[in-house]
Amino acid sequence: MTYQNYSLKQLQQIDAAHHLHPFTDHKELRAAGSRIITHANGAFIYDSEGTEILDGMAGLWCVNIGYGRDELAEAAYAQMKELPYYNSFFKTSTPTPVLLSKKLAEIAPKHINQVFYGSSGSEANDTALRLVRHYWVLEGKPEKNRIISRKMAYHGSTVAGTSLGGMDAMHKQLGGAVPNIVHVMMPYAYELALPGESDHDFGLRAAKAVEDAILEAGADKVAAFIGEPVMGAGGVKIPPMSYWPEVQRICRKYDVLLMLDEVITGYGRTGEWFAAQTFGIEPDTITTAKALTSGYQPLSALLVGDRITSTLVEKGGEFNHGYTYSGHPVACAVALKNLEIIEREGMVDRVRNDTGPYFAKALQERIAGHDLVGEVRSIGLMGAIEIVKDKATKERFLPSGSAAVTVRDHAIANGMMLRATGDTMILSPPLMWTRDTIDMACERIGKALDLAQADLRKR
Ligand code: PXG
Repeated sequence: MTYQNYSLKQLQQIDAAHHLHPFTDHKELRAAGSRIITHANGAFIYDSEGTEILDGMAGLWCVNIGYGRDELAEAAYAQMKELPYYNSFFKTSTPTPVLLSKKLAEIAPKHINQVFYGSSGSEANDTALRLVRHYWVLEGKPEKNRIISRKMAYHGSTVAGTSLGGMDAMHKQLGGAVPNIVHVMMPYAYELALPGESDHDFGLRAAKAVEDAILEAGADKVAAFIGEPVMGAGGVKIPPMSYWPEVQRICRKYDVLLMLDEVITGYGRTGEWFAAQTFGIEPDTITTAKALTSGYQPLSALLVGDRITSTLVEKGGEFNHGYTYSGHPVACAVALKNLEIIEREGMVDRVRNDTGPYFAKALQERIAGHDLVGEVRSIGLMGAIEIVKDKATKERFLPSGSAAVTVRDHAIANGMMLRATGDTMILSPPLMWTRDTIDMACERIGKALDLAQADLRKR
């Protein structure tokens, strides 16, 4: 590899001079220099100094089968030699997106049988937004175009993704969102449940916020509700089990489409192929990306339910939308191999029956008791640790978010990669983690919490 001719310092200097990073304060980055990850294997990533770090984030919620899978490299190589690219416009197709679509229809909920491809979750959500609005136009109800989303939602970083999302800091830099998108409360019991309110009742109340937004606009003005089954970037916010069935009941009552954003939860993370199955709901669209290829290639798939596709086919007319790389043959070849491996190794069942429950128990028994921890929660192999100053009152350290960053920095220094978002630590490990890897992670996180606590006391 050519980078080996460069020292770490040189790479950092070139990076600072020429590379603008996502979601980064470039003044801070210049001062600190970037961490350069050079290679990875199995559950571990390695930086240019050779430091081994256990990757508790599966890259960025995506490397579900783990690193160093030769089969994926071989699938990409073979496809690149045979047909590196051809488009799927103009009544053309190539074999791998055809076969991947068939596979996705097999594993998706029964009423979902068609797929629209892009290269990122953001693109897939752009597609979803345009598609549901197009659907209502075809149905003769063009005024039914409002989308209801939630505060703190993350649906990507394009203009449509940011508009659908509910991140204030992103909206502030948007200079005008896509019109007619509103945001309601999120189902985050730890901070939003009323004193004495049960989880079940809180879930129903959070769902009622969706109904209120529909009634406020008038049902004839509302196209769809969009949500992540478990809010990911917003802090692994796991809704009570009462929430999604109630949201679905409300959507059906007012004839509002249900869009699920499973960019993080798709392909096994919650212990089913899709979290729609975990929560027992039947969305009209499911946005997926990331783990579809385990991050080995950029690829997204918007899974589209029969209700929408039958209208598309029945009414006809062109849907004026698509990307150069929609159905990219190499990315689809990699996705096919990735899904084959997930199936062959029984990863989804393992998360549901073994590692998911073990992860939950380990967090409860070994992390939840720490003085800095207000709550731990998990579903399948995604988890959160709330960092607090006072367990009883849930008081946070100031400035907001600073304590979690302290924990994260100690964790990384101790060979454990995890994310801090606000005052919450996030874990989203590869699905190939075993009980032993979970033990190792808990030990390292426990140590990081101890070290952070000592620091925070000094401040
Ligand atoms: N929807 C959801 C639910 C996501 O989590 C996207 C859409 C957008 O996907 P692309 O491929 O366009 O990035 C995402 C992406 C974080 C973090 O800090 C999370 C994401 C991306 C970057 C950072 O947790 N999720």
